[in-house]
Amino acid sequence: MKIINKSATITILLLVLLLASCPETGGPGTDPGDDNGGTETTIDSFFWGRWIAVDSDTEWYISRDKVLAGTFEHTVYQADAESIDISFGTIERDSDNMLRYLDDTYFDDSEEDPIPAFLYRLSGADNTFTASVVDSGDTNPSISRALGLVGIGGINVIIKNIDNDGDSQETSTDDEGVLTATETILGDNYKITIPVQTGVADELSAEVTPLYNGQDLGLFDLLNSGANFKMNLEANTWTGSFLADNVTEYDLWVEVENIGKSDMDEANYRITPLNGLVITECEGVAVDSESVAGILGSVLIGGRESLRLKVLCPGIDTESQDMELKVEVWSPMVEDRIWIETLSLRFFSYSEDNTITLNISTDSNSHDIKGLAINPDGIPYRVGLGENDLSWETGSWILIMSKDNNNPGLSYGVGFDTAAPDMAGFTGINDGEPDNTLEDSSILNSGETVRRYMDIRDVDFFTFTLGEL
Ligand SMILES: [Ca+2]
Ligand SMILES: [Ca+2]
Repeated sequence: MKIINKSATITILLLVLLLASCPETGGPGTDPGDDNGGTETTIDSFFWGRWIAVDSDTEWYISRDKVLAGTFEHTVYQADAESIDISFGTIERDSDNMLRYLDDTYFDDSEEDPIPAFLYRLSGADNTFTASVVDSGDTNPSISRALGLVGIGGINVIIKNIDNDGDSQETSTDDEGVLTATETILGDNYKITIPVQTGVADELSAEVTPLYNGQDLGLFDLLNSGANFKMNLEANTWTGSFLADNVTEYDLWVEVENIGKSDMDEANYRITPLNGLVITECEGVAVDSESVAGILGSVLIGGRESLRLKVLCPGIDTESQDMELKVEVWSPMVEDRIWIETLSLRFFSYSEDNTITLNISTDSNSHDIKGLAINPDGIPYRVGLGENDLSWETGSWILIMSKDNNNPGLSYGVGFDTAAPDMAGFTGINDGEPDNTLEDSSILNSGETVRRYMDIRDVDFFTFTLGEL
């Protein structure tokens, strides 16, 4: 996944999808042959995946043996099922989708237990994806598929997480030719390898990037003697944050990888959006309402061409919908063969008419307060000073307010579907405390305001409920 900050054109930044339960123990990729010289630093799969700090925009990535905070890689000293000892502190399991980060550099003279920073899960090792193994032979795989002729069962497949060393699994295709990868992490890059075996003369492999749970990542065509292509879709935006709001344009990259045995000297492409999705921009070529097309150029063996697009999704009637891009690649040098793949992306409904608003004020312009509002599906939205419009979802929400621990304390107020309170003269330093865990959270009611103090090290939990619209 390409990690780039997205500038949202709407007042909220919906961060991610995911939620759900996370594996309690064990996990994919336990490789007995790969220890770390006797030192136990294998991180439990509960921790694997992407996390967002509540008090900052720092994204954390945790894998089998790595802890990255943004681009900084922490040294991992020790790990068990409950915690990870890293340089500058300890990460502890708080709940299924939350971690506490105890930062040693914040110890003060009192030597009391520090109030932790919180990390909220963006994606964990609890997703699945599928792909299909076909053999087009003399037949176009897309045609074969349409005719229900393809799908090679019993093909052994190795699925390796390129971003998480040691996380690999072996499986074989079912009677329909479908392979299923389990306990995968959204946004990680996976290498799928089909080794030489009966019916497979040449090993072939390709990279894929799952972007939402249950995604179909397309076709692997065993006809590999010449050039052979596998398409993949990458995005820079959080999985789950694609909004069908008819406004926001999202960057996507269509990757075309030559997984065959010959270079392709000359190839063309056409990308057609389906289901109402709109391509608003495609590098170097004109965009018409139907599709974008151009010259892919030469693609050497093992090489990859990347096509950058912008897409926009109109409103949808359902909570989410999988939008598709049909990608066709062909060459005038190769007769009777065209590679066709349908790449998909999940969009979530957003309507300006169906929102709730959290208005947040502070007594200070210089120190920004930050928080996450987590919807009943576990999808976190970033909230901050000012008006925060959240897409309505019926059920129980969590609001976690925090700020950078380096900054001094400040007073702040929250107006739930009403104006934010004036913080002038507020002195209730202990109001709401102790509200440092979900269990001790305060309840927010619609139409009401609360005023609180955010101590130099503090976090305040709230819950609120949205009824049926
Ligand atoms: Ca407080
Ligand atoms: Ca608190």
